[in-house]
Amino acid sequence: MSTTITQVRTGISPSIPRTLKSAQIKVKEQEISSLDIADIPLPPPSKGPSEILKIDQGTPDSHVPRDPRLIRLTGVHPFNVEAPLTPLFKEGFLTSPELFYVRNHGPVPQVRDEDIPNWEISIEGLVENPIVLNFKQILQNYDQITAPITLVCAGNRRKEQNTVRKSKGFSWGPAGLSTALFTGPMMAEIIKSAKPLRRAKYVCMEGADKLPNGHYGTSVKLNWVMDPNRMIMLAHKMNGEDLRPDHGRPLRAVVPGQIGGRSVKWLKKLIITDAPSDNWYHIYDNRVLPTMVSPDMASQDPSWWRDDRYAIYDLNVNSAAAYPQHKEVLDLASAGPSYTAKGYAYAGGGRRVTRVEISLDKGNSWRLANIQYAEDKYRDFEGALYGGRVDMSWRETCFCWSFWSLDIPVTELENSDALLVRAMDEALSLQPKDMYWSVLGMMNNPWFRVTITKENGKLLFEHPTDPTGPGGWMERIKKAGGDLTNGNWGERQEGEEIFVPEPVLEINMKKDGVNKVIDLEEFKSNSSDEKPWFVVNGEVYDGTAFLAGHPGGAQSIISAAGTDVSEEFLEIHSETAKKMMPDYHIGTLDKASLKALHQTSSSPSTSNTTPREVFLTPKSWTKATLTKVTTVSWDTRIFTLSLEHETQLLGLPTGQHLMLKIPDLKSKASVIRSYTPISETSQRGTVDILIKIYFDSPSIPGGRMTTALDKLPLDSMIECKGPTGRFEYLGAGQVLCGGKERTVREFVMICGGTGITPVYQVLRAVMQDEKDRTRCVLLDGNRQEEDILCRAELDGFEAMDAKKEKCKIVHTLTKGPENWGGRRGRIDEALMTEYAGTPNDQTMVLVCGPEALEKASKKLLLGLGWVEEANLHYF
Ligand SMILES: Nc1nc2c(c(=O)[nH]1)N[C@H]1C(S)=C(S)[C@@H](COP(=O)(O)O)O[C@H]1N2
Ligand SMILES: [Mo]
Repeated sequence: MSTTITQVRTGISPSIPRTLKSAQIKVKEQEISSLDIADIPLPPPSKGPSEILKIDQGTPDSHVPRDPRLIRLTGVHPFNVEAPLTPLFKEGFLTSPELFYVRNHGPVPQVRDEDIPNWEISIEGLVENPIVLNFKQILQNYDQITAPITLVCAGNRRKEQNTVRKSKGFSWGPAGLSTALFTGPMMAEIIKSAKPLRRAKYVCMEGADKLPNGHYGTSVKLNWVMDPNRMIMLAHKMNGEDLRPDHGRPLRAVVPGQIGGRSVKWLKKLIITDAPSDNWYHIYDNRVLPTMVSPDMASQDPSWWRDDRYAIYDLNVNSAAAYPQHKEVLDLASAGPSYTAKGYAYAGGGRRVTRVEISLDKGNSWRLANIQYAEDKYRDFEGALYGGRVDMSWRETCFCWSFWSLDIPVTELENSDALLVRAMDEALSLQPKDMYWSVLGMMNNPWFRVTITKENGKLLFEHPTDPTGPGGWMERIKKAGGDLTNGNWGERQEGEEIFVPEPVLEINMKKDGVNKVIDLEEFKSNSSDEKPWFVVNGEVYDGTAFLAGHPGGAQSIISAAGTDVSEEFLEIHSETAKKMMPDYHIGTLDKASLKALHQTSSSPSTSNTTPREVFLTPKSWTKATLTKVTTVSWDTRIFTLSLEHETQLLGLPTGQHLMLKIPDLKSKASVIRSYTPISETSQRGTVDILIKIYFDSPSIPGGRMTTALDKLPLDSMIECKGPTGRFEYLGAGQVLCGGKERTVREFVMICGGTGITPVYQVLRAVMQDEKDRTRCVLLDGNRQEEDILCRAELDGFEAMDAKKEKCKIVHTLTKGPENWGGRRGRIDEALMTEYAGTPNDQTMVLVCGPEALEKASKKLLLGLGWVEEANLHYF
């Protein structure tokens, strides 16, 4: 018997009921028949966002409309988001595309409507008949299937891992999963057209997104693709609508039951091979390395990553509670007799969740929850949906999440400290009590624990973490000094001694048996260059014996002498270094001395005399805190540093620079570089610095400073010193250059890439002062359109200049897109001659950019007759 529903587009008709019941549906008779068997859950009403959010404008994704409810887990860009758990859960079995989690490693490829019919994929490699198929052929020449499938990122629940110990991955809450009806052909059919050779074992997939380490790609086994039970497919529709840009428009792979990372979006290539993919993202992502492999070990020894045993494919069994919600409050006075706890559970590889169990007594006893498998409804449904055949009656594999629920007497909740959830699948895999921590923090699936705290007649519930920011019981317990890995969720065991919180140290840096108490006088009298004693976490260390051996040089120990260097030390040093510390441990500074030491500290930033008005000091380093990192593009970030207090000024004259010093984890020394902030000179309390990250490439190591900066966690300390630079713009055409003051009528500014920043400071100063009549011409050279930094601001300056006499901005691109209307090529002789052709005393040329640009422009400018001393300044 066959049923067909073709026109159910929930995006158009939000009034369509969520559950398709025969009696309720008013669709043409011939389209739906024998509805007595159909009780299938349909997609929730969806209203695709049509607006480009402000936050996305100016990013490479400025063409992608998005839902503002999504929680951004990696700043503005790339787009990595989960829905808040409650709205996700409330949508029910199927998730609307706008709430569906997104994991993008980089910018979303822009695909125009008119280009979709010609979107091509190639099937190549170990095949008899390599072919290229276009979108139309994929739709017309192959059977179309529709099936509900849950995608789960391997990083789901990773924030819990990161709270125990930072992994190399960003913090997902428990909503890194979503379910949709996917429509498209089986991947097996497509591959069969190319006739794989006998040696063929793997299917490598590649997406159109170009990333720092090549296109995104991965592989699965060919025999899995050929197995109809595994349902591996290509999809061009999600819940009956064309795929949205974030989810792989126009075509993606969908690999049910496996981690989301295998479902390649914006699919361009299927390459049949005899070995797994050697794509960078296949090797260095989506793995669970053994728990004893530390981040350090993993970065030093690539063989950990190449070991096939640690790649992950099938999802593991997992569950979470949606109710009680995080921070939910249950008022005992008004609560009913029972509370219904609810949540989700899933397993991998098509395996079914066979039980979900709840404990209220730390796992001593368990009760069975009800499980609802909405997916089963589709097994009873035969027919077509959204242009694809629903063909699940014969198939037993489960590829969707299930919902569990359990009524619990409120009095029992009242007497419990936490509700625990665990699921088991049909292979009898059971979620573990303890976390299996690993370098990438993936596949986190210990019992989901919701704590219950009683307060003034109310019960307060807390989830382990809160993806929106700080919070959750894990962080609370950790902050109180609890050891999250003590087998009791960091809580004191019954009968355990009263717990005195002390600073958490991952590694014991004290020597057994050392219990000498040292006072300030003794400490200070041993803080010479020859006998450098220093303090870390209140303990005294004698660095003398390590002066010669210290990888960062003797000087760094000498400058620590007589001071408390806890902050720097813990920041800079690896776990290995910390493990060496007991050798140098000689005693403990008594409490009063420690306090006195902090008060007498010579560093201006730690002295607690009156707050300083200006942050920068030219002769010593002052400490700022990294409080925000805003992603501008895949390789460019704005680092926001907080100064010592909210009203403090940075103290940087226009056109000058400041030095930043940060620890370099690789070399264990510090790295220092000069930067010019983009924030206003008058900004108080914080400073914003635009920095392009020079990532490692397979053949060339990246920038030491910028790669280290990129890895710096929030709240890290960054040392600053300045101002520096021989050029300063005093305003109103007055320039101080090399100590000499002069008047300038015009600036010709030549820059490329992040070289814009010092030039930008000067340009802004000119443009913001109406009385300043200095003319500015800016030649800005970049590769691609998206590489143009501060573009909106630059355009704004030009727009401010209504009479077109003060500001001219010329962009030139070496790799401009087809529709680029501006200049093309480098900043060359023609461009220079046009804008800086006639040297004169009242014009200054300011140059800032990569070395090559500075060199080339110098040659050209001198050739045009500019005089280096008088007219040219290189930042
Ligand atoms: N081309 C491409 N495919 C990709 C990714 C990507 O960054 N690029 N991310 C992968 C990861 S890790 C996951 S979890 C899923 C997420 O799919 P979604 O964004 O549609 O939820 O896409 C996978 N496919
Ligand atoms: Mo993922």
